[in-house]
Amino acid sequence: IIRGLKSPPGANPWQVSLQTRSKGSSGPFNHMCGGILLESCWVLTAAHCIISEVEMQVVLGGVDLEKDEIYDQVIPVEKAIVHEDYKKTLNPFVLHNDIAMLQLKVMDRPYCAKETRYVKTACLPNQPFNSGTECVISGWGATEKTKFGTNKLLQAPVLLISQEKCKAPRVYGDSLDDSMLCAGYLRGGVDSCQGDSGGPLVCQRNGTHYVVGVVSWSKGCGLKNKPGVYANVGRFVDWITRHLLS
Ligand code: 4AZ
Repeated sequence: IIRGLKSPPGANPWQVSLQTRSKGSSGPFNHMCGGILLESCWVLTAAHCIISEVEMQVVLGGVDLEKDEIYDQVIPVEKAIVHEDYKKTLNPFVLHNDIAMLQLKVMDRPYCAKETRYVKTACLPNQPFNSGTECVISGWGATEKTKFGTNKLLQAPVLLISQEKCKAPRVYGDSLDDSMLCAGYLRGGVDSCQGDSGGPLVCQRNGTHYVVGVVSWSKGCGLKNKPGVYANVGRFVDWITRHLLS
């Protein structure tokens, strides 16, 4: 997160650290992406975070990746479901339908993650949010100071940007499709960045937190007229629900 603030324990309780190690290795897992807890056994993330031939686990409840914290829950990933229409183009770099779901391993039947003060689910949006709404991004990704990310979870406020503004030629033009949504500031500054991918863009309404976006891509991080692009969760609610129910 560029120009973020430290997230206190419990402030972003749906935030997941998605961690990988090569198959068959007994070494440590490394943070690779964010994710969002939707249900005890289901996490939403970005399709571009899923790579084959690796073991995956999620860590929930923690804010410091370096320390074992009392409220950490570490859960292996049972399987990943990547959206059928996920597509990556280079030149320009664009990710279409960049969304995936992780099914977690059942730990203490019927639970995977257990709800606590530090671990909670986020809701799927049931109606759109207006552009200009202030929402929150969070993650352990690159910052203005550290290209390799941070051990401490950061968060930052961002504004939802209309498709009209974000499809302007000086912004993303026709690269932007309706599987995507922009948030941040056209003047630059606050943004998500590498290592935040897959993590939450969450907006609040009447005290309920809705996952409106999944960190996906942008041109650089925090650049003028190049705001963060997020998978537009509202467009995937049916797809997500289908997998949650099956
Ligand atoms: C990256 O380089 C990256 N603003 C990921 C997400 C974002 C920017 C860059 C979102 O992997």
